[in-house]
Amino acid sequence: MDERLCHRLEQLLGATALPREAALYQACARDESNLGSYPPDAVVVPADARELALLLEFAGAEGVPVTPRGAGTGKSGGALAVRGGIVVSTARMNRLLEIDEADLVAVVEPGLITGALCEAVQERGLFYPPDPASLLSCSLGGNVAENAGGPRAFKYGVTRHYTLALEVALIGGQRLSLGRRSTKSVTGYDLVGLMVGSEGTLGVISKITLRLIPLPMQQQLFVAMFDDAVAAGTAVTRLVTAGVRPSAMELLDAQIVEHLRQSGRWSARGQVGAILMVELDGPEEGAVERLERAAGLTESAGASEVVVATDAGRCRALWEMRRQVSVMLRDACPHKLSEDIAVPCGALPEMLRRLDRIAVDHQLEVAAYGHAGDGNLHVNILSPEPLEPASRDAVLLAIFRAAISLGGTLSGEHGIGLAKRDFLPLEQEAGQIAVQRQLKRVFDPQELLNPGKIFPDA
Ligand code: 2HG
Ligand code: ZN
Repeated sequence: MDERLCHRLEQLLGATALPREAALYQACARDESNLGSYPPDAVVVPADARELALLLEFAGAEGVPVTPRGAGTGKSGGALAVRGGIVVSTARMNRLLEIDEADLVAVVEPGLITGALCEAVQERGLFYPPDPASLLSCSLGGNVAENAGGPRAFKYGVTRHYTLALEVALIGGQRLSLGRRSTKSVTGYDLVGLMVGSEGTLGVISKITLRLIPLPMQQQLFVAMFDDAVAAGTAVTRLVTAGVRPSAMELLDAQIVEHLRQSGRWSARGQVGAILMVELDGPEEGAVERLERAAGLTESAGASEVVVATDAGRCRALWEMRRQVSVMLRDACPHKLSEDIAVPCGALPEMLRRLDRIAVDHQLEVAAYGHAGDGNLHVNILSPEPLEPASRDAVLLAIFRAAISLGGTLSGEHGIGLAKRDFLPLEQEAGQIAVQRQLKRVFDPQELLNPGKIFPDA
């Protein structure tokens, strides 16, 4: 902590915005990327957009780096203060300002926990679909900054598809109000789209207007077993082309199921090569036929067994199990590397085949799970010890090259941040990176906001 800097900020913003607890500073030095600890010089927790803008004005005038932080659940190191300076936390800007049932919008502050919004709108018969696994602990501001997805992105789309308008503050203190409350708006450049997924490098979000949809009446879930992950991936492609549109299609490969079994979360007997969790939703009318058709198609697409979750409690337990996979793997393998590639849906079986080969070639345990309907896989290297940098880079390179050569991407939902910035040139050519660097300087000429992220060092 830089006491002098904190003192000056306290004079500007008051004591409540400058908590000094050691535990807070320790927490703000890390996120869930496992990329190490970067202690900030100051942690500022503004009460509102006015204080946030004052802070950014100060930072611009003094040339101090600022790293925005939501709930710290990010996986790519986006919230790490790699150049020191100020971490600005949105923890106190966490109000749910409005739910408008006629306009079908919610207006929130960025620190609101995603699950709290989901619950509040559900009580009114409305639905906010983006559902990252960390739903109960991540914040909406972080979701917007990373363009978060989740299982239901398959049917309903990602955070970008629900972000209608944003208020943001720029380094220097300028405040911008972007987008409209109407579902449609094509006036001028799509600056909302630019901000969503910009990983806190262009502006700091102070208010978010989100689109809501009516709550689907009925949800059903079944689990399909397969001989191996490639067979499950092939079934996903077949289901999609057959016109089945589940609300989620999650794949868990054999290693993941084995870890679930060992941790007491999966109790079904017998060897499992891979499972697909398929969730359907829609009107109550026709629900039985919908379920029968999807389960039947899944069987004819190669499932060895299909088990329907018959009641709401069982559905909840299965989703809870799925949401815990990341934490379970971290507990079992603290040195795991977890990746987030995505490929076009038709290429999913081939990507899974290539992962098998990469595991053999590099003699590593490679486990995959994730949002199979979207071709988005969380590829985990489960090594008992930290990998040597050369072996780590070699296996990551092989995974990224495979995904990119199949038309896919380095990141489907976790962002580039610090974790993958050195790999960016694999996916994007120099001209595209240069244009993005220029855009960054339009918003932040001194490169003070979340420096060291997305782009490799020049
Ligand atoms: C999930 O889908 C999350 O469970 C976390 O996106 C994935 O830790 C991970 O790699
Ligand atoms: Zn995920």
